[in-house]
Amino acid sequence: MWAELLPVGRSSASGGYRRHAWTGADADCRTWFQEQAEARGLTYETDRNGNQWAWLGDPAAGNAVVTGSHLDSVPDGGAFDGPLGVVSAFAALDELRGRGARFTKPLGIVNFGDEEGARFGLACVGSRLTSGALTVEQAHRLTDGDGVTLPQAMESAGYDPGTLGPDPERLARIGAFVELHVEQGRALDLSGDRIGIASAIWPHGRWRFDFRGEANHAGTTRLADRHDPMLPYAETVLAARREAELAGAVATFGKIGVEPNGVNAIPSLVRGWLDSRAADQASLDTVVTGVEKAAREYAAAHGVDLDVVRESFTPVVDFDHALRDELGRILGKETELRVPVLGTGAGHDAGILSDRIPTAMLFVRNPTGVSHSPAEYAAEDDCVAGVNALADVLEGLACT
Ligand code: HGY
Ligand code: MN
Ligand code: MN
Repeated sequence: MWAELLPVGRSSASGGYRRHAWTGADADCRTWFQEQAEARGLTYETDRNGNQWAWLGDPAAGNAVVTGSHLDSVPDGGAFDGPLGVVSAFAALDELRGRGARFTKPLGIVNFGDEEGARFGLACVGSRLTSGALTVEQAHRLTDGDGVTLPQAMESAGYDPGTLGPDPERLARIGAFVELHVEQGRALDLSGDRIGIASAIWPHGRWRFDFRGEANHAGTTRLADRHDPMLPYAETVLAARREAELAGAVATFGKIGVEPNGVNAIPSLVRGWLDSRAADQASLDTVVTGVEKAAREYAAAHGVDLDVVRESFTPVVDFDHALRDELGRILGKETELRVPVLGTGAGHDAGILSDRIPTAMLFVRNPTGVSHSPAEYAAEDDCVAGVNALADVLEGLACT
């Protein structure tokens, strides 16, 4: 399975993945998912928001146990973020069938669409729509860098955007959702564990800073006469690092758009996106308020206008304690050791759904901690340990 998925949407230049929502690479990933489902005799369906589901048993029976993750990537992302959870879900089912496990509840395997928000800027679109955290109106307004809206992108990928909307009936049939994911950090490497259980997800968000200046000639405009938006942008990037350090948080300006983006032209517009995250909401608010205040001062000093728009936000997630502890009990039985429980600054579909249904996460050791990079890696024996741990969890939750 892993080898089949590996080349899909991979850039030969960077070795990273460009599996962005509703593109050809995304379609190829979706075809792979459907083939894996049907090869196992599972009932395959796509829901009203384009998420893919594979069922063993009839979900209408209710109290289903669901596992899975996402197949889309950030620009030049790694092979494991998302796909490890989906491949492990199918492999865990194969393992349970090998054990002769008898399911007493429906089992679902899911691929949530557009988790990374790489194309339309909002994280977890598929699960946010399903949970109602994203309204249909908001979804219809999502637009990519070429001005293509989400509905248009879905339509050109062969999906009817007219069905978008909350899916409470589907969620009501799910008793537990467990997402396996490569760790995006080194906690397990440092503790020497193969597997960990998630406790919480930091509150985090994305803010777009639009610095509007005055286009002019790079060679003939006196410095004193310039309204160059690149300068307050640059100062704001440094302010973000300063504010994050002071608050024990993180802040990143990783994406920038410059118009007209000419070497010999002072820009008219510099658009920068801030990603910031902190262990608690107060710290996150302190960082973002501090960065925005500094940005406005810098913009004013250069005679540049500034607009700040929050494009994505996820409040703190405290995973369901009973399910978290049930996973610890099940896995602790196998290893006699306490399985580490750890928080994360990375967002996940399991986080979005956590205020509607009990959700939990399993992390697989990432020896370098690197993620959102072609260098992302997890050792095969750790991935196999992840499959076995997921199989144990699914057996404990859904089988006699
Ligand atoms: O950005 C995140 O935390 C996740 O990878 N979507
Ligand atoms: Mn990611
Ligand atoms: Mn992910």
